Amino acid sequence: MKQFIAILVLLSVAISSVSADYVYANCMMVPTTPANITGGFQIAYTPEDQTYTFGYTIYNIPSKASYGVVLRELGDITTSSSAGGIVGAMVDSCPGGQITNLTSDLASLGFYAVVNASQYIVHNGPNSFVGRALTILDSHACDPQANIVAHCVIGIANPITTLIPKMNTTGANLASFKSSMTNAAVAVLYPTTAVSAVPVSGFMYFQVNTDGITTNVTFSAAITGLDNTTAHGVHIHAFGDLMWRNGTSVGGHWKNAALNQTHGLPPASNRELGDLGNICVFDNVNNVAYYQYTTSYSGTPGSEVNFIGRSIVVHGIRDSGNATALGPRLAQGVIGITTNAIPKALPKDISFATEPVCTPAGTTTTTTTGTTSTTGTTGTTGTTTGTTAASTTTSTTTSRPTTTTTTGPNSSSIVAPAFTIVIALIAMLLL
Ligand SMILES: [Cu+2]
Repeated sequence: MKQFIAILVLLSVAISSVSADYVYANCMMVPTTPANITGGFQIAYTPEDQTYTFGYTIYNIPSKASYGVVLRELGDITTSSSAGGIVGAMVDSCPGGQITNLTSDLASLGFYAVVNASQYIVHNGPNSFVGRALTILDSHACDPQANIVAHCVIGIANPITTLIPKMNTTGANLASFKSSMTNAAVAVLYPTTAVSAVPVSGFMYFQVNTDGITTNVTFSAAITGLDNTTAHGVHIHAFGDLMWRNGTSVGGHWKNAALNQTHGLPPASNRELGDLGNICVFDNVNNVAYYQYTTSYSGTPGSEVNFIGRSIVVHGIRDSGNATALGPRLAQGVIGITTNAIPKALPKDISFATEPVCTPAGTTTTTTTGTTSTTGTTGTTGTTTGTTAASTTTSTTTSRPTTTTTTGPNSSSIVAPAFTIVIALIAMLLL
């Protein structure tokens, strides 16, 4: 305990000497093994001394010497191995992307690691950690045989969740990915704690093509657990912050405030950057909903046209273009960088409406019939939604799945108190 307090004192002195702009990011762990290691990291940049403070509360670290935390090349957590290698060259047999090592006696209390900025640990530029994965290993960070036991994608944090003491939350959050946009990204969507009879989860992939002036983005998503009797709004939200499991810490829609954008539906040009319309193509046999849409953003890639480190949210009701009725947030996920996104997302034989407006509000929703192919894989033959009247609707009554196996990031109701305790301790020490 003495050591713990001593480190907190040192940390408090270091942080209290800072008053300039901060970068604030976070990363909520998802376990990849039955050990169920959860919790999260908050990351703050101190420009005066170019250090990053990684504040963490991690649960269920087994009693073992050391659990390394490392930064990965990609922000793809679709599988336990899809985040790629550890960033950085080896120095003294240890990777440049090592952040810290956790030990079971300290990890569950809430703790801090202060990491010097390096060419591998930075918040902006082509090597930014925003949109990349942090992983926890079952051995120390320098053990080449270590396995990943939990992972998360570092997102741009919402200042309202800041628990690192002395954080300046009044300025803009400076976290950004890099000056040239990555050409592929993915968000793994986890259920929120918002009202939903069935947990909603899935994936959205992003394929980006840009000529430097216009950026074309194709969004492709496969979502399970959605009610197939309604369309479901889907948006890019401003923050990639999953700290609050009810879906509220991701903030509002991603938009360009300077352009005075207001909420709308594609393809309207006057809409927010994050307005993606609705998901409304259902494979009722396999209980999967699909979405695909290509849109264009004009502007300099890497400035406002950069969704890396932000989030995708799937809602419980149709987005009719009315900003006051968007419905509960059923699933959320941080957008991370990956490679070759499109082939993983959708069955080839599904077709989509040309625009994701789906059925306008007040008319009957159309659903799609799905058939299972002889190979047992998804073989949807559906046509889609949209402009047809109820009389042409092909509807199937299909039971929705009653269980899913997706495990989301740890509940903020557990994470927050531990951080709060640490802050309270610091406050007492400073008095
Ligand atoms: Cu939304």
